[in-house]
Amino acid sequence: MSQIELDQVARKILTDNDQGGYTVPTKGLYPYQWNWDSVFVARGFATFDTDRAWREIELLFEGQWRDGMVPHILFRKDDPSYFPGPSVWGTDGGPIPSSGHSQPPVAATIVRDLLELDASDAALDRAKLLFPKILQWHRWFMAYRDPDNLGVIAVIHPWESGRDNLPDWDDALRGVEIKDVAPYERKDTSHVDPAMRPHKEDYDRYLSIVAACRKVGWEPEKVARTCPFFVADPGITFILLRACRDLLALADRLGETAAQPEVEGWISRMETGAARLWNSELKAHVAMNLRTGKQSDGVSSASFLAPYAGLTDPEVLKPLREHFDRISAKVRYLMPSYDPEHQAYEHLRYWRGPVWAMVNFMIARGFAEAGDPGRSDRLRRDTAALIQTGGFAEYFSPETAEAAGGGSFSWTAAIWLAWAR
Ligand code: 9YW
Repeated sequence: MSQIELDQVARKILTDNDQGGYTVPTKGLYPYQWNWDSVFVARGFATFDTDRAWREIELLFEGQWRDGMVPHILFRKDDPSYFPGPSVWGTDGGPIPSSGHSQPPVAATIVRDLLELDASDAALDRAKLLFPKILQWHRWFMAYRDPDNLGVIAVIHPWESGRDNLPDWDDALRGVEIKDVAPYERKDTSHVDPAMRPHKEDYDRYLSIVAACRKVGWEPEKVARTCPFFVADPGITFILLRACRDLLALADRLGETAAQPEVEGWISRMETGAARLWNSELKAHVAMNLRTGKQSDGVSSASFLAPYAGLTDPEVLKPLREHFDRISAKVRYLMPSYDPEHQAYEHLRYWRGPVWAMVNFMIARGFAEAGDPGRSDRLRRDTAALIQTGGFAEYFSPETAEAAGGGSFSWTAAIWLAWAR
């Protein structure tokens, strides 16, 4: 397909998946509004419909909880094709039925992008209305996902990281006792090949964590102290650190200077804290189980987000480039979600190896900003080649470009339009 045809298909995916102001990731498999999907989708819409781009983010924030959290899924209408739906979560923290935890906070970064693309008065007004909501969301992360001021951000569920069955979670997940899980029927494996999805034991534990948090009424202090899973994630830490820098720039732009000292405080807390995630043997940032202090032992695609977070010390950048080059000698398409030389790597199983377009978008941005246009462009070219070969799939094999997971996928289409093309 030519570039123009791919552009047309990408736009059509976004408009077809549009439910009237919010966009589902793909029909069938994911029939609701997902948090970071929507924000990337907004970046895609911004290439041809600015109003629709803002609307996507505004609708996401309609679901913000009273405590500031912005949920990972908004269940605007019940849909039996997805499990677990609202009745399993049992939340009542916000105005729209939702899941009980969040997802990587990319909103500040993309709102800043939207203003770069269109700084009309109308756009500034919309950004001004979103600003305090994003600020409150970041404050929630700092309070309840870093309750001990370590400067690293934890996830209370693999789903909160957005990288569900990443090998980094395996050890902590094994420590989660399977209990309080009523008999259930998965729906994901009826939409896509089970070999590309998490295992049943993973799902049992995912639901056990949900049950444990539900027991404490999803109260954020209690969740932070009692959740059986509490793991610092380099992905969410780097994305939030980057988002805080963008929020600071937005504050400047929008005249919200009163918020700046607080945001600056978060930035320096995470800049210092990130060192805790540095695995000195591996020479990369990894996850750390905050209940046990144990670090994970593999390089993941999130390790490459350090420059995106503004961490560009030579001691970080040099080994990162070496990992980049080592991995590019092992697989044809970058960036696999997990190190292809690690024993847990599987090229087609979801977050244990496949390439995700929006992760490449973020990594490439960081490398370009750190003065490495070569590696940045390599990521863009690989992403484009994967889409040209496999279509707008959810994720791809880094070895064969095989399209995997759901098809007609919104964020893949959005990333094509915004960057990869
Ligand atoms: C789930 C929608 C979501 C993404 C996540 C991805 C997957 C499945 O799909 O989660 O059931 O929540 O891991 O990052 O937002 O595309």
